Amino acid sequence: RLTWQAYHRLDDIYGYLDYLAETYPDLVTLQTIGSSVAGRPIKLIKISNGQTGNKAVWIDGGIHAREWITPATVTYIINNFISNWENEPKSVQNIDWYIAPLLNPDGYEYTHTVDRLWRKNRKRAGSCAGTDLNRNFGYRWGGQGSSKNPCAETYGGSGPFSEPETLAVQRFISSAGAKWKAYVSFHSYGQYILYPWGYNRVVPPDYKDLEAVGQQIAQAIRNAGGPSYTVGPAANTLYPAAGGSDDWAKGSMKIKYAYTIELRDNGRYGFVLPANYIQPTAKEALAAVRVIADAASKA
Ligand code: 0X9
Ligand code: ZN
Repeated sequence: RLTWQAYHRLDDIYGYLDYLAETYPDLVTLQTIGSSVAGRPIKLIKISNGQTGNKAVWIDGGIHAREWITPATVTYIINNFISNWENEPKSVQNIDWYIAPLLNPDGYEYTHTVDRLWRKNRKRAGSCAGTDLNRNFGYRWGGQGSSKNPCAETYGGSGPFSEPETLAVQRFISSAGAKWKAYVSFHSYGQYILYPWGYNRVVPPDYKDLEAVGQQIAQAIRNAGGPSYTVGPAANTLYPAAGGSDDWAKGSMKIKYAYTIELRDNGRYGFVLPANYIQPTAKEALAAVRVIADAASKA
């Protein structure tokens, strides 16, 4: 059972998803969309009222292994939606939610057993290991802010979608037949709401819509008692980095509202955020996701 008062291992997180699928068969379906390099399943939960014509929103966490607050937050959102479903606004109930709490299971387990600050997956490449999954997506792959060196933290892999973890996402999103309106990838840390583009210091033609919804998200977070989050296009606001999931969602999949949300904190604890911050951080992320539901339902 998950507590949101401690960080949990992969087995506990996946056991929780299994439990939900068994307990709420009318609302929840669980699938395995692929396997990691080491053969661990990549699980995805769909939450849907079953009506046809619903718009679809994707949420993921755990692309970067050491960002433990992200699977904790994403499972918190799942838990709140399911246990409070009847009280959620119509804009939430009428979305088909596709939620993958942990896209990098090998890296995540490695951070629990060997190296707390591991970032990448665990694919071997010569004498080094690991591809940065957030440099491996296939839109403008290999550009600024990604490395060709397998030993680097930002190694983009041998080619676009060379990794089973990113390929699983690409295959699922492009073949689900869903009416995708929003894509949200949770990362940490820094308290940012980032939108495309990440590959270069330019913005998409509809960036004003992404900026406006981003500001609404930041406001909802403050209203939920959270700290201030900085809103802006990724390359300009943080740094240029090509091959990110957000750019691919927007650029290749044409999903209008594509965001990377960098959760707490502001650098005091960084990736090693103490567990007593899980609930406040996840609570503000839930408020953020409700704003995205509203935007997606109008898109
Ligand atoms: O560098 C990243 O992948 C993200 N920051 S993190 O500290 N979590 O590693 C930011 C990604 C922003 N989006 C793109 N650059 N496309
Ligand atoms: Zn990250």
